[in-house]
Amino acid sequence: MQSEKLTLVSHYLCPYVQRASIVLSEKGVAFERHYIDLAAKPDWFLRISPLGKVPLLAVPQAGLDDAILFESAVICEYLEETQSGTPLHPADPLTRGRHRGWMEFGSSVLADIWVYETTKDADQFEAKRRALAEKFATLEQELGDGPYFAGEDFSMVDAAFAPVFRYFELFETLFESGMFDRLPRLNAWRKALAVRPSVIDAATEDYHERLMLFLRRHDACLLARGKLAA
Ligand SMILES: N[C@@H](CCC(=O)N[C@@H](CS)C(=O)NCC(=O)O)C(=O)O
Repeated sequence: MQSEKLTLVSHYLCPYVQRASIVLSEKGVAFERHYIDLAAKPDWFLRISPLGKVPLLAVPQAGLDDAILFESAVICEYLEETQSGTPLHPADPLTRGRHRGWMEFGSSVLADIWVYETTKDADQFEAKRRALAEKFATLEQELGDGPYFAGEDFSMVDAAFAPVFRYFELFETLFESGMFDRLPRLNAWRKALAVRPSVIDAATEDYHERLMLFLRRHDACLLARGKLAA
């Protein structure tokens, strides 16, 4: 693969891709997106993706094949180190370390969401609903006056959580989970992230239709609970 610009190898629904896209946009970097079908991974993709996962960032190298970065956190850190624009990590090493920890916390929330949105097992669904509610309550304790995770400035932690909250824009219309009850700071944070241009641009306009199709294909409990509640 020889690209002219940074290229983000993507999937329409992948939250980790959205993280990288948000950071690229926040840094004002011109980049291309290349969407692939994860249900039928192309050979060229399997050759360059060690884990067979998106996102990948293809970094042009004069006269050579692109250098490939994999893992969203690594891609975000690389962009932070190489691109000008407002830093998205705090300057203080201790605070930066704490932010990295919260990004990992965001990844654990995404792992819970994967089960929550795909399971057909009602007990597992309820266990994940509780796990997510507990994690959101933990986050509520960590938040200040906002509008973002660390106050006035948008940070990597915001980029990590915006794709988390995007899921619930649809999920909560299907099934009122109660997860966001009595969490005023978290709800204000969700709202602030949802209108940020970099966050809006990280997914296509038909994201919710695609997500709905995904839920139907999995015959997910979330959808059945929604139907029962309707
Ligand atoms: N830890 C990885 C997770 C990436 C990931 O799980 N990507 C999913 C799509 S959201 C994927 O490519 N799955 C394909 C597969 O596992 O076969 C990251 O942060 O980049």
